[in-house]
Amino acid sequence: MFGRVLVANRGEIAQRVIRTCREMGIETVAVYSEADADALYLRQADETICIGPAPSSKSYLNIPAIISAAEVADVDAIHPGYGFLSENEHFAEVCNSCNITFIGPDPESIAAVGNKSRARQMAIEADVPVVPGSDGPVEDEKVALEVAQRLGYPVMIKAASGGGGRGMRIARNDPSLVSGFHAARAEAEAAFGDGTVYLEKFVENPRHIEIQLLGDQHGNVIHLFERDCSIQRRHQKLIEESPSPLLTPALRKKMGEAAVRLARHAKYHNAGTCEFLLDRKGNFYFIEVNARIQVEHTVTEMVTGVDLIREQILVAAGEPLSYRQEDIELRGHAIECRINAEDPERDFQPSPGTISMYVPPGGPGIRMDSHAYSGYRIPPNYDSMIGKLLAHRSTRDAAIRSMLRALDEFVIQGPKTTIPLLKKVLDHSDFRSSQHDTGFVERYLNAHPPAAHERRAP
Ligand code: MV4
Repeated sequence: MFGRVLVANRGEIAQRVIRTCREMGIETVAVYSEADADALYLRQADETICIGPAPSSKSYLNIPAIISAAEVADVDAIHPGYGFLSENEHFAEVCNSCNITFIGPDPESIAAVGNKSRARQMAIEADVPVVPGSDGPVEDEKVALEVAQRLGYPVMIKAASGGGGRGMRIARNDPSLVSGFHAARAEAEAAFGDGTVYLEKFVENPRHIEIQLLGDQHGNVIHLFERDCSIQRRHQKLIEESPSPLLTPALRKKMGEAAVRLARHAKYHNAGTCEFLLDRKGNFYFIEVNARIQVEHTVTEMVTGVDLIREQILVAAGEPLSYRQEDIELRGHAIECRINAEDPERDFQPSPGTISMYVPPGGPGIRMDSHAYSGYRIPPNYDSMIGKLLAHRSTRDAAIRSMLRALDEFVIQGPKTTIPLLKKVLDHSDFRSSQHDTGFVERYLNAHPPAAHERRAP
């Protein structure tokens, strides 16, 4: 087992990884940018190393600085957390060539699933249902028009190197397909240096369901059931829950088995997630694989009791998974709310600055993963998530009630937060009855624009 692990991340996930390392008797090395010198996770690590100035490109994305820190601190492994370098195949490769274990999948797996068109191809090979679409990349507008003709409108143009909604266009007719094709290509080329696009039939108002996977280096792959992440805004998840209120036990089994087939076929190991769209009729379609631990992994931890970070570390060290599929059970219902320092009244613009008072909620079934504290100054350089609040109860209704109670208790003075919006969603009859879909938040916000008296002067 590893003696020392470097955590190449910041904020709540750095703290999360450090906590499990401590419980496993593994020493931790935290790295930080100049903007994070007063961060909480630095006090919980055994050693800290500054890796550069505030901009991520100069610190948390700075591969030479992170590798140098790892060499100086003499670590055995690096945990990349989520975001930053977590799905960077080049970084995983550099780690391996420096004899530092990258706690994640192989660089080859990261590359394979990072190309959404290739991942789609692998899903087809593994007999996992995909959205009807093009047979691989689409090279020119003539072929795009032919594929769209075959699929029928609406269709979606997607960047092979995209993800999280970037380089994506919906087309509802020939002219918008042609313009969308060129726009998506240009956007993808500029954003990812790869203008490859492919086509899929557009699934209207789906639910977003993802299956948590764990694989070890001995060929064992298990799933840890689903998360329903349909409450999002502009591809940023706001609320996640498990189990999905929409899945029957039979559908849950089918989706779990499909995700496992794909991971086995891809010889995938470590933690990963298989993302699916679920339509109104109960059809599910693979869309992409996330080759990292995700923000919302905590929801799965609560309903299964599995420490996913611990399993990541074990399998990276070559150990077998601690669980067989039949050991994994769903217990009760968990909901997560992302607490972001953003102003919902001002189009969710980031609201950094000092938190003058911070009193997190507690009580039965509540888990709060956050790096915030009274007096903490949120730097403006990174994403605005300041914590994740989870409620775990025996039923969905009880979890929602617990969550609302916890959100009421929560005191965060200083920055504006997403808490008022989260309460409105949790209180909404469409969410309560699980009638919502991935378009719910945007439709809700359009129907309930901030009232003039609520809006502060610009
Ligand atoms: C889709 C889709 C409908 N049809 N693909 C958005 C991000 C990326 N992960 C895939 N996405 C979508 N792909 C087809 N063929 C709708 C979305 C989508 C979406 C998916 C999940 C959660 C929220 C979403 C919001 C808008 C669009």
